[in-house]
Amino acid sequence: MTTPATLSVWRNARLATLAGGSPWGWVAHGAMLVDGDTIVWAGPEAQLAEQLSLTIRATGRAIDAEHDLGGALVTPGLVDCHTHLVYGGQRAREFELRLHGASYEDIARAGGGIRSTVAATRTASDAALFDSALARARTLLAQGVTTVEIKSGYGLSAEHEARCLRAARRIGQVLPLAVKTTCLSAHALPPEFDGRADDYIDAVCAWLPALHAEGLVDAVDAFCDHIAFSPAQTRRVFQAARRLGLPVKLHAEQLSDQGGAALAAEFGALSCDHLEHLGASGVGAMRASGTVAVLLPGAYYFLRETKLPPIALLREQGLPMAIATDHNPGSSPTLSPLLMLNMACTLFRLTPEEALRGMTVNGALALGLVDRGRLAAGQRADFVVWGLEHPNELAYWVGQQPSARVVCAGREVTA
Ligand code: DI6
Ligand code: FE
Repeated sequence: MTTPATLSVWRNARLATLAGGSPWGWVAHGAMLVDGDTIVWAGPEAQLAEQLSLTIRATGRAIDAEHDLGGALVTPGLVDCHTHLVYGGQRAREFELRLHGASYEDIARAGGGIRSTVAATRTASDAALFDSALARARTLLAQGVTTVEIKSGYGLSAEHEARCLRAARRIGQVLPLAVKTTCLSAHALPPEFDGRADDYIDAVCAWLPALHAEGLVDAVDAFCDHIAFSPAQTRRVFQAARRLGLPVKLHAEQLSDQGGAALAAEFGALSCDHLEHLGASGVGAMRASGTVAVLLPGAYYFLRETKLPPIALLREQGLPMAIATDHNPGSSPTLSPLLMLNMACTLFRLTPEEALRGMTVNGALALGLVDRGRLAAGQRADFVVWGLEHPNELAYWVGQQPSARVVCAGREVTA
């Protein structure tokens, strides 16, 4: 027997719907009607009675729950569209080395960096990998993240990439937040393939079908840069993804302009991420293919980069811009989505509204999802009730977490 879906009313709220053309999709005195996991109506409270009677007449159902939010702010649930949550160990020592003058590239070339996390990941047990990633996901969820993307990329062998992706999948089964998995096996060259990058790419292309057959892969990503993989190698990974009908994304133009964005756009990529060194032709190619520009201010900040992504051009060309934590132990060891909104504004000069759209509706687009990221009829009932007055505060407070009641697919998350 299936339990009937709950019909619930959430009223007396200030809604930043991000729907419609007005700033923030603002509804000063708002309400929402939620049927099971879906928003059936969101709008001015003055229209609630009429909407309720329409719904009750159409469905023959009664209201199961009414929540008076006392004038609190409600936004769509946050979508963190780029994370590397599954890994062993940490790299605080490398942070110290960088402060003493070593560059991220120097450390990577000397066998540290991603490779040191690969070693720690391979020796971690399944339980340890899962538990540490679960704790990180819980932290994000408690701060308003209702959908998270999790990449592999620290296993770098068929066996260890599968272990990481299984851990990621399980998080979506254990927690109420939605998880999208991305296979990033082309993240770095593992030591056993030293000097044989093309052979490693062959191996990645060969193991991808099995990972996909196990239901572990929602998208395929690669790191295209001078310390990682070339455009030609990236192309081969993308061709393998295409053969399986999987969408692609790319760590593109983070440390140098390799033409990665144009290559990804050729494959209709969902997103290109980082983009500090993106040029005008890359922007044009992304625009033509409808690729989302994912900006990662945490990595920019933590690596003390000085070259800014071409924000004005992205804005002028109307590309959707997303913001994510890029949580990883090497370049962005943060689990604070709101700090990323703040940094998107202070470092990248986004407006607070652009930043919030970047972690909701545009973050969803970067994952190929159009069913979430706004408060509107037909959207998944993923939303957050904040202890704040106005949505511009989400990007304003630095390093403080306002209270957040988190609702995933119509159900309030209990901590
Ligand atoms: N770019 C990054 O910033 C992360 N991966 C990537 O391709 C860093 C990953 C790490 O340093 O562990
Ligand atoms: Fe990343």
